Amino acid sequence: MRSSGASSGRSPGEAVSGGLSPADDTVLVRVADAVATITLNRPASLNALTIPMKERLLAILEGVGGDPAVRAVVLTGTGRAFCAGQDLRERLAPDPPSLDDELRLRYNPIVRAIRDAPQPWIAAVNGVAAGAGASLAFACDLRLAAEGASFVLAFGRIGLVPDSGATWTLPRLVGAARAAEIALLGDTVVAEEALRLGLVSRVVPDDELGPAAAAMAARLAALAPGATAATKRLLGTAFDRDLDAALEAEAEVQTAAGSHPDHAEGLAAFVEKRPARFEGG
Ligand code: LHQ
Repeated sequence: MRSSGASSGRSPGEAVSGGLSPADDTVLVRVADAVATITLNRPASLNALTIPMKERLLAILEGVGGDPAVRAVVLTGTGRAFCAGQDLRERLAPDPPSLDDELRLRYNPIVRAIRDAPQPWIAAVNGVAAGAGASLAFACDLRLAAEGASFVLAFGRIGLVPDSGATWTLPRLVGAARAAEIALLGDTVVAEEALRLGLVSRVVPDDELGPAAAAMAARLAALAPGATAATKRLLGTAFDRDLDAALEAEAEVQTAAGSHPDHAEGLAAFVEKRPARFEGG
């Protein structure tokens, strides 16, 4: 997990790999040119999430979130699925952990880590995203879908409710009426329909998903990190504010952004007709 383009004088991959077992390849992370690509990697089970996998994912998220050399993150899956959610076989094993523990100790902190990360997160949805797998995609800031991707809130089929933030994220993404259909009926939403609903912002041919996500991540990584993080925060809390509060929050955040050297750099780059080199920090 080495990277190039690190601006902190060491490989950000080192920070990300700290404490992770190299023998466990169920979640892969690669850092290059200020972009971390996290890949769920249990393709035989459609990348369904086991406890060790969730713990590894959480450790990776914490490493990436705290690494200033990482400026954008791509989350994707190996094979024909993005993620089939909770590994249901694990639930059938003797003495599985309580759902309370699963959610409070693993799923919720994963979602929180994505939402609280300063970097923008792109879900590159390469195939089916089911249950908590769909919730992970919904938690990201941007969703790109391959033509063969789909979303299904399969919770109802096994007598559970949508979790991992889906009851919060889905209505915000597609509105209350569509969210109710998707969550209650559990119908599969294919990529084109997801685009029409605004659940994803782009659909690309299957073999173009990786390059499209990498190109978008590179664009995000070239922006001023502090302003990008603040924009993510403002958008992530937008539906919880009235207009006056939004105007106030923007004024406060903009004042801070305007006093950062990256704003001066952006202005200088504009008048000098050159790309900006943002330092962050
Ligand atoms: C799987 C899984 C899977 C294990 C496919 N587990 N093996 C949080 C807290 C704690 C507990 C409860 O849950 C939660 C949150 C949740 O995520 S609940 C929702 C869990 N997910 C689901 O209910 C989805 C279950 N999977 C499916 O409905 C289908 O597999 C989908 C629609 C994703 C894909 O269908 P197909 O394309 O027809 O593939 P398949 O069903 O044939 O699956 C391929 C293989 O993957 C198969 O294994 P096998 O050994 O027979 O080839 C499946 O058993 C395995 N797999 N999902 N969640």
